[in-house]
Parts: sequence; C-alpha cells; structure tokens
Amino acid sequence: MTAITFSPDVSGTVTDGVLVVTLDNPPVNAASQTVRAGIMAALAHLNGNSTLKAMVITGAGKSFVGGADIREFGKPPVDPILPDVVSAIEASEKPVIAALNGVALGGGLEIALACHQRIAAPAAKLGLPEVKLGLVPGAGGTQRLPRLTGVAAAIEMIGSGRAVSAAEALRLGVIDRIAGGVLVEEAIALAGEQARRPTRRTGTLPVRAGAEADLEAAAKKVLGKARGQTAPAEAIRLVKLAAHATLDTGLAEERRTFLELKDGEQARALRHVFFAERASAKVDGLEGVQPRKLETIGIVGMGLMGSGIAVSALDAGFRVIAVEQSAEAAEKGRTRIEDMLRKNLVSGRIDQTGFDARISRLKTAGDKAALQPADLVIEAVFDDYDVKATLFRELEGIVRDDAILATNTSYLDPDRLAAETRNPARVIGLHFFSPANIMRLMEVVKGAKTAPDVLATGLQLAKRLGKLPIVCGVTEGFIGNRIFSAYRKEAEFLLEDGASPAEIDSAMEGFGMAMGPFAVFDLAGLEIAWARRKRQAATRDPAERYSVIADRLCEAGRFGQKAGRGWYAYVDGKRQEDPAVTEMIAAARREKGIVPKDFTSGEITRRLVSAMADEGRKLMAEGIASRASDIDLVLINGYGFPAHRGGPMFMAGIE
Ligand code: T1G
Repeated sequence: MTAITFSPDVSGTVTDGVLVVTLDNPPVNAASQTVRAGIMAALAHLNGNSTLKAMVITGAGKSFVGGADIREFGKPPVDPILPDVVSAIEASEKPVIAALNGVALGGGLEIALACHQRIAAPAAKLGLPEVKLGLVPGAGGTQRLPRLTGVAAAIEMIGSGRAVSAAEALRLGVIDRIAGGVLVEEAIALAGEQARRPTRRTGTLPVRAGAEADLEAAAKKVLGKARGQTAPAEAIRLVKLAAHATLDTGLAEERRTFLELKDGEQARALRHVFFAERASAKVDGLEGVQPRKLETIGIVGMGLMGSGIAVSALDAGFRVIAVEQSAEAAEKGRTRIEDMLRKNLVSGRIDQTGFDARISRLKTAGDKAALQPADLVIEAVFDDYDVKATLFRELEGIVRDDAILATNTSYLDPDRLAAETRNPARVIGLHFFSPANIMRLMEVVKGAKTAPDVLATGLQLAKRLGKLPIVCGVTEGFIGNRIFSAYRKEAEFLLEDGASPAEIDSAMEGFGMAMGPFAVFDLAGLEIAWARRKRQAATRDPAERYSVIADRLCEAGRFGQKAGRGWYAYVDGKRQEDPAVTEMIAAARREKGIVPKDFTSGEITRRLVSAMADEGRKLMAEGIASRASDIDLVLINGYGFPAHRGGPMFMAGIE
C-alpha cells in the first residue's frame, strides 16, 4: 500500500476509498506546525479526490495528539493555527473520523471534537487540561464540548482539566464508540457508514443547558479548587457562553481569552512548572545506569510515616515487609495499614479485588529478621541519630549484600548514617512528605558515597510510587526544610520589625500559600525547631541576626495547636490572636531598640519569597540542588507554594 506524505510527520494510505491519515510526531504527537500543515494538506487531498469518500485521523505510538505544542507558546503563532485546522476539519465536505489510539489532550481533543465521529481504543484518555497551564482551550474546546456533553459536564471537565477514560467519555457523549477490535479497521468501517449519511457537525449541534442547579454546582466545585487562578473562572464563563451565543461568537471570544491568558504571568509560571517537572527526571551521571531489581520493599516502623509508605508501596504493586519492635507493635501497625486500605476501599478508590491483592502482598512482623528478602529497606523510625545508626548496623546483618538501605530522615546526616555501615555505597536518603501515601514530593538524597545504580533505583522507586522525585545533596533539612527554615527566620524578623503573626499569615494566604507561616508552625508544633535551634546554639554565628521570640514561646510551654497555645491561642480549636504573644513580640522589639513599622501585604510577601530565593541560591552554589526549577518544585509540591506563581526561584528570575 503506497503511503502519501502530507508533511514530515503526517502521512496517509487509502483503504476502501477511505484516506487513513497517521500523525507521527514523537514523543506525544504534539500538534506542531508540521502536524497542522499535514492535516490541512490531507483535507485538501480528501476533498479534491473523487475516489476518496472519507478520512480517518489517528496517531502513531501511545498518543493520538498530546495537545498543542507547548514549546511554541512563547513564540508568535505560525500558520496554519490550530483553530483554522479544527474549523477546516469540521467544514470538510466528506466525513472525517477520529480514531483515538491513545491520549487526546487539549488541542488533540479539540481536533477530535471537530471530527464528525469519534471512536476510541479502550485505553484512550481524553481531556482538556489547559487550565493546568493557566490557559483555556484555544481551538474550540469550550464551544464544542458542551454541544456533546451539556454545560455542567463541560464545566467540570474543562474547569478541572482532568482526563477521562474512554468509558466515561462514551457515557458523557464525548465519543461515539469504543473499539472492540482493531481500532483503525473499525474506524474505516465507520467512515464508510458516515459517507452514506448526512454529516453531523459538532459546531451545529444545540447546547443542552441542563438544570441551572447542576451548572452552578459544577462551577462551585471548580472554583473551590482554583484558589487564585484565573483560567478556571474564564473556562466556566466561555462554556456558559456556548449555551446562548452562535458558534462563531463563542469561538472568537474563546480565542481572545486564550491569547490574553497565554501571555499572562500565570500561564508563564505554569509552563515553567510543566517543563520543570520533566527536567527534574534528568539526573547527571545516570545515563545508561541500570536500576537494581525492586519487587520487595522493607519498612522499619509502622507509625504515621511508615504505614503511609507501606500503603504507597502496596498501591504501586510492590510486596511489602513492614516490621516493628514487637509482635504487639507489629499487630497495631498492621491494623493501621489495613484501616488506611479499607478507607480507600470504602471511598471507591480501590475495589475489593485491589484491596485483597494489597493485603496479600503485605507481611508484618515483630522481628527485623523478616526483612531478609527485601530489595530495599526504608527506615521510618524516630528521628534520633543513635536509634537509626543502631538500626542500620543491625540491618547489615539481616539483608542481602545488594539490598539498598534508605533513611527517611528529615534532618539527620545520611552520610554519617552511611558511615555506620560496611558498605556506604548502598545507602540513600528517601525523604517522604507526610502523609506519604498522599504527598507527591520525595527528596532523593544522594550521599557522598551513594552508588549511581542505588540513586537510579531510588529514582525508579519514586516514579513507581507515583511520586515527584527531586535529587538533592546532603545538608541539614535538604532542600525543602532548609528553605522553610529560612522562611521561618525571615517571618520572625518581620515580627520584630513591626508586623504581626496574623498580618503575615493573611498576606501569605492572599499570595496563594495554603496556610500562613505561623499557622503552619503551630500546626507542626514548635518544639522540633526549638530543639534544633538549641542544638545549633553553640555554633551559631553571633553576628547573625537571631530572634528569641520563638524560644520564649517554647519556654512558656506554648508549643502550638496541640498544646492549645503557640503563636496563636486556640479556643475550641479556633485560632485567635493572643495578647500575650503580642506583648512578647513588643518586648523583643524593645530589647533590640526596634521602632516597629507597618508593612503592606506586598512588602511581606516580597520579603518572604526573596528569603526563600536567597536560600535557594545558596543551595545551588553549594551543589545541593542541581537546578533552580527543582527548588521551585519542592516548594510547590511540599510546602503549598502556589504553582501559578511558578516558585520562589522563578519569581526571582533565577533560571
Ligand atoms: N507540547 C510539547 N511538548 C510536550 C507536550 C506538549 N503538549 N506534552 C509533552 N511534551 C514533551 C515533554 O516535555 C517531554 O519532553 C516529552 O514530551 C514526554 O512528556 C490549543 C493550547 C501527553 C500525558 O497539557 O500531559 O493544547 O522532557 O514525560 O509521561 O487548546 O506529556 O522528553 O524533552 O510528560 O508519557 C495541552 C501535556 C497543551 C498535555 C504524556 N496538553 N502533556 O506523558 O510523557 S495546551 C497538555 C502531558 C493546548 C489547545 C491548548 C504528558 C502526556 P522531554 P512526558 P508521558
């Protein structure tokens, strides 16, 4: 069968009078200029050739089309622009069928929506994730999707940016069929059927507005999660517009909105985060390094962290051996893990088969000897050096020589722990963020002697757990806690200079942080940082500015929310400003002769974000973080820094 070349990544073949066009632009078939030009050439060929009766568009590889080419966004648009390609598909005299072989996202789904029928492979995923990039769909998605699904469902899908399975897409009306056999063959047959019928053009379908209550409920749910982001609200406005404007009016308003958002700060920031996540997976020195086999994960300690890690590993399909110091403690730990799994069963996140499979892969014991078969052991015991050092020495006598030993410590030195073992090359830090079965972020700490294949194995484990691994060097607090410590110090200096805890918290929450710093410190408890400051006191540089206010709180037993008092007073669980703290702050100012000044929210956020960026610069200069964007990802995924701001390094213009 001779192939017709329409562009470097678009080719066609003819079967039974149907032109089958394949898009082949690895790795995800992004709708680049040559893909768009190729589709236009194929349409011209279809409608200019009387022997052809219809066309099928499909993708090579695992994507149909992974979206518009995000790399083009920072540059001027190049013809043919996607909206014109999409309109040309819909206007085609002869029917065009989308054969969705894999992901159809963003512009990819918009291409499919303009086709006259859509048939998907069972494993296909479809979505309009533009809001995750600070955008709205820019090639007809907000106007065509509601014509197939109704307004409320379109608001939910576009406003959340979530992808749906082929089955859900069929239920919603996004696609017409799911292939039972060979997708392209069924698409060709469908094309033949369509050639004998009037062409159904999505853009001409009426919009089912649906019940106002459903529409508002969908909008409320989307806006509830959009904290500070512009795009979701704009997406809702455009979908609602589709219900009472002509297609052309709707498309024009959508395009205007898309172009406005594309060059805005939030879209720039979210594009930075998108590419940062992909860059973080590229670690120098690991090219060609093979990770070790990983099937059985050992966990020491089944407290909150250990049980969270166990659930995360069981969810990812690993066998798990979790141990405690006694049979009784192991039983309690097992119960905690089973309760977490049962909660996921009740919520529908897993089904009974999934629950049973996880339980069948879980082994718990009150004796560390049970860890012998483990390929990698993670310790999640009390963050005390002697406890962990003793444990590592014991583990060396239990596990195989090629098993990896991982510490989950937040603050201790993995190099010191590694030195306790006969083979420090097999020691790595895997710093999970609690709750470990929910939080995506994992700091993968490369010790001075960590072997490359051990590091590669740690990265692979993180990916299989569905985590976002960020490689870092050894320093107290690694990347996240070290920056958070700098953030805390600067917040306390701001108190001395004239701001109040409530003003600072309000400013940072208005900036987009999930919680203000003082509320976070009270929630986490003040005693851990206090213990660390006391440990560091002897070596602290006397010339360095130091605030005693937090120490005074702890000396007064004000350890935070759990103690009922910290930076705030907690009455019936409600946080409120405490005059006693106001007085402590005033006294600290008097002792330093500081005349308090007023701060605007903008001054507060600029000063605190700069403090984070300054510490980030130091981490890069020390070689602890290998790129600025990794630091942004840690703050966004571990500390609630708003993704639509890009991160402290992005805001400081540090690439
Ligand atoms: N454009 C350009 N490059 C892309 C890309 C895209 N849309 N998607 C992925 N890549 C690159 C990525 O940077 C990486 O590059 C490689 O492909 C593999 O990516 C007009 C305006 C499709 C589910 O938001 O969700 O359409 O690091 O590691 O895990 O309305 O990529 O190898 O050099 O993620 O198999 C909307 C974004 C765009 C989808 C595949 N589309 N992509 O996941 O591979 S806006 C999206 C993804 C839009 C229209 C609007 C995922 C994937 P490198 P990967 P993966």
